[in-house]
Amino acid sequence: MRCRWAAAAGCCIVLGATAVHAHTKVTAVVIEGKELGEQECIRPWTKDSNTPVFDPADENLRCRTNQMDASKTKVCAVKAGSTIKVLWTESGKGSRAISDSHRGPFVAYMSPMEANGEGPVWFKIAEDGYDGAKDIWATDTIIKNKGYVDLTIPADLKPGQYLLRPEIIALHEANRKFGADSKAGAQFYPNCIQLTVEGTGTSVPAGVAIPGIYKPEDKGLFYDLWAGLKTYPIPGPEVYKAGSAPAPASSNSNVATNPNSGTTNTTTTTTTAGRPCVRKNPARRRRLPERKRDEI
Ligand SMILES: [Cu+2]
Repeated sequence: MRCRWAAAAGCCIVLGATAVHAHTKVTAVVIEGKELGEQECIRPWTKDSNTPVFDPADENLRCRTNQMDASKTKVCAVKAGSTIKVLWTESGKGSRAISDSHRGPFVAYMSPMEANGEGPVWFKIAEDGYDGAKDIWATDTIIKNKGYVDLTIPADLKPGQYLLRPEIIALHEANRKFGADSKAGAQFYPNCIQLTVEGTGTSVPAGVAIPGIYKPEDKGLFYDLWAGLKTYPIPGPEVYKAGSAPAPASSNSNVATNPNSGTTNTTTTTTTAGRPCVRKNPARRRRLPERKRDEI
């Protein structure tokens, strides 16, 4: 794991053959103001911890883990309607959130734990894309907030166990469609948190399948970050808003509603975002040899 840092560009140029650690993972959860330990209530990271998923059809797109046995991970209690935080880091608490170069959206999904991620069970609870007027990506905001992202659990969720799946999608290689070369395409950084949602809600929102939600040709995944576009279509379904789904027929009617649920509470800023790696001009960057672009 040897890096040479090009300080001005914030780039890690990897000297060894194996180590690339410019990636990221959900490292810890903050519930009711208390930051939990690393990986507490988070399904185990894959062997090299923070490597992204490249193939939208890969089953690892669910949780990016080798451990899908729910009993191997603790389950943390949260109240429906409450706001928790997740902490993104490259390599553990104290390390930076993610490379400046890894610009892209943030999304978060939940699904009932009993499905263990399989089938059309995932509903989106939050998303943050791109503010073209200010040139601020969700990842810029996450970096500014030192890796922390606020997430509000929908207020009307039926109590029970859920997987919460925050995801960063990095677009720095997404100007080529997945499959075009070994690094082409969006990079997916999901992780799964095990939660017990407490409350009096009755909703289990309709879901989509993961993998299945993303296709290599989706406009938000095959996207030229370097073209100066002012808009960005966040991939995946609409965000579920508490109170917007029909309640199951047999449940009671004590549904708490909160119009603010289901949105990220990340604050935005006019601060100039960090410059991506090796990018004086787009054309030049595209011609860089692989060796110099290995901060994937
Ligand atoms: Cu990376």
